[in-house]
Amino acid sequence: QPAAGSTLRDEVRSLVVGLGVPSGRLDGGGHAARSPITGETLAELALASADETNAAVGRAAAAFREWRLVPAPQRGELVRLLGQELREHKTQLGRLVSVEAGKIVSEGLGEVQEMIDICDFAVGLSRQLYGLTIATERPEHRMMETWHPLGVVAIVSAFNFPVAVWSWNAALALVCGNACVWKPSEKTPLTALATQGLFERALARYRENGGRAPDGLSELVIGGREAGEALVDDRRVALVSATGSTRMGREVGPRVAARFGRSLLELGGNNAAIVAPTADLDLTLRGVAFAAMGTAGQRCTTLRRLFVHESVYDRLVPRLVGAYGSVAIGNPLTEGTLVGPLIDEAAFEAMDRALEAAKAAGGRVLAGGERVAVEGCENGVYVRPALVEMPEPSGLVREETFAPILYVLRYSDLDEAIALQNDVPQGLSSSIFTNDLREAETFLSVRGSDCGIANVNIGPSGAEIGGAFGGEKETGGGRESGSDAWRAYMRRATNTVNYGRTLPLAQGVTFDV
Ligand code: UN1
Repeated sequence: QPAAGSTLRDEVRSLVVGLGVPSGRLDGGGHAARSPITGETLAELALASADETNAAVGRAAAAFREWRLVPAPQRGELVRLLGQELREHKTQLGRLVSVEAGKIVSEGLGEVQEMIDICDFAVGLSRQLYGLTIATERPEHRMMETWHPLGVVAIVSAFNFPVAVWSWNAALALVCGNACVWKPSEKTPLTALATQGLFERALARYRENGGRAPDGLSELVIGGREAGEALVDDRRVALVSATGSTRMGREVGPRVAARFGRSLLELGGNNAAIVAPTADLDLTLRGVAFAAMGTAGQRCTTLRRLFVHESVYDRLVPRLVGAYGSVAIGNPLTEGTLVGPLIDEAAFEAMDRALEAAKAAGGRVLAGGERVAVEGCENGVYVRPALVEMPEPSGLVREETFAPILYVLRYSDLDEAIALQNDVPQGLSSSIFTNDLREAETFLSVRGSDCGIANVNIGPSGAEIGGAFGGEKETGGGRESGSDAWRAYMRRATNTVNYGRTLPLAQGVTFDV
């Protein structure tokens, strides 16, 4: 796209440079960083080769050997300073997220807030990397477990949360004593460069205050498939934490396992909500609208399937049609916009194919699905979110299309609705809208939702960082962020100490030489 005279391009470049990125990094390569808002090219970057990626891993591996010796609470201090940089630059980084990922202003800022929150969490965690003390069967013995860092953690992130997902991984990995190598989505390299700039500022402050930290602790690799494969296959990478499609995870998981590496996978979702007879319909309407249309349907937690009880269907669905018809679509930087652009043309094509297939399967498009022209953003891909009534949960309802399509279906019996909600290959997030305690508890129980996240009277998206985030089945099984997700970034050693003068053997074994 023509760049001359473009204010977005100029603004973004000065923001990135202001966050500490050398301006020379923004030109001269063959890979165009673009904004989905206007489709314009913001920078032309070089992509890392396999050799360059392996070199970054080498630097991280060397850094790890030193970093692991720094006491965890001191490692926490570096993450605290990262959180401080993020606080101080929230507006700028949030703006970059909006420009590069197409998020509305509050979501761009929200993404940075999520980064700040996980830094705070990780700082506290740096004094809580607990192991157990375990009763032993032998006298004058003590048994315990100690958690040690893994080594190099590779972080592969997706365009839709271009920087928050890095921070969930990096903040924990760093306090746990690992070094990181980050390969962001090729669609969002500038937010990654800016975040790296903030990390380096935090590192400088940490060192000025006398903190000990090696170079190479947090490497950034702007690369494509070649770089990704190099990370996956490098034996020095102890953990590959990858967020993206199930297709990507199906390649990454077995390849990492083949060299006995670990992986933490955050893959596709096909999240559902059940609207029960006693649901508060005002609240449900807002919950569904945000979860299904927010972020233009491009969250892994986006609501994609809605099971509405037959007794409330005719009251809720027309209101949803109204919300779909009136939701403000447009430039996400403009105040009042709720739905910004899709990331690219391919996303719209996938959406269009899914809608055609839905119609062929007897579905009725109740609202949306069409392109929307946005003034000044002619090369952006804007679409009205689609609400599609399906007669039955046929094939395509079981697939994740990364675009704003909500399939709505009627149900009559809760067990049937739960069975339908679980009857998909993915298992990320789910919710029920009900005021009936029995229904709510059943949904959360072992015979309820089979997902990693199950909510009541909240949509499936927008999780806080304090809980463990991730899902089952084809979602990959990984857990990131809060609770005890930190354990994925560490290895456990079981230690038995004999402080007596005899050597009693376990299980009563005798062996007297
Ligand atoms: C994602 O879409 O990859 O729960 C993550 C949420 C956000 C994270 C989404 N906190 O919707």
